[in-house]
Amino acid sequence: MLNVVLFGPPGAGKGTQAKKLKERYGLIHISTGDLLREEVSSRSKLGLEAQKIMTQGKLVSDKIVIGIIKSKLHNNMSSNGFIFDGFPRTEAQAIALDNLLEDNKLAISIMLSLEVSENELIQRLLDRGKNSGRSDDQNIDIIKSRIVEYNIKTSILIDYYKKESKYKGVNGMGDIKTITERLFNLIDII
Ligand code: B4P
Repeated sequence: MLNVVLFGPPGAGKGTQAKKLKERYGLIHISTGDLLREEVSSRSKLGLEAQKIMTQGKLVSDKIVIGIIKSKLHNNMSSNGFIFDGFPRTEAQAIALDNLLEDNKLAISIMLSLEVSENELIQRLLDRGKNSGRSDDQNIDIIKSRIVEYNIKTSILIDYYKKESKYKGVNGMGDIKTITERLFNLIDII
């Protein structure tokens, strides 16, 4: 099984590239951002709770996110593998993911970290905000708050995966196709 963590700050291209990896390797794409937005749209109790946090550009609680991941994993255990997009985002989430996989005699194969300058991140998100209807992409203060959350709570996971010898940094600047090729090249040599 190929289990990929696609990592990077908001706007780095995780969701964009996850679709390409899913297609090429036949993986199940798990985006916690998409799953949370589905909960918000359905106006579930969990969704209403998550919405308050997401519109401030903060991270939703580990308990909620880990609960969502658990059921997604259990339902797809016979697949070719998973792409984790936007998850894990904290050390507690990374440990929970390792434990969940270990319980099924599985492990993360590689962590691909997209590296993009802050100016480019802000520009991409503001551009998406013009059409996506995502309120967290339409306000520069919320975008900056998401980047701060990433710098404080999430970027530390680079060291977590370095210690496990799974981290690979990838230049996330340039056109989408070129970046996809960089990712394929790293996965193909595992
Ligand atoms: P996410 O949905 O994960 O959103 P994101 O970080 O903005 O990345 P996304 O994958 O959507 O964007 P991409 O870079 O592909 O999270 C949203 C919120 O949900 C979080 O702020 C948080 O509140 C909550 N959340 C999610 N997961 C959580 C977790 N595990 N724990 C706690 N809270 C969680 O693309 C951005 C734009 O750039 C697109 O328009 C794309 O077309 C464009 N783009 C991509 N690559 C490009 C390129 N090479 N050149 C030009 N444009 C490019």
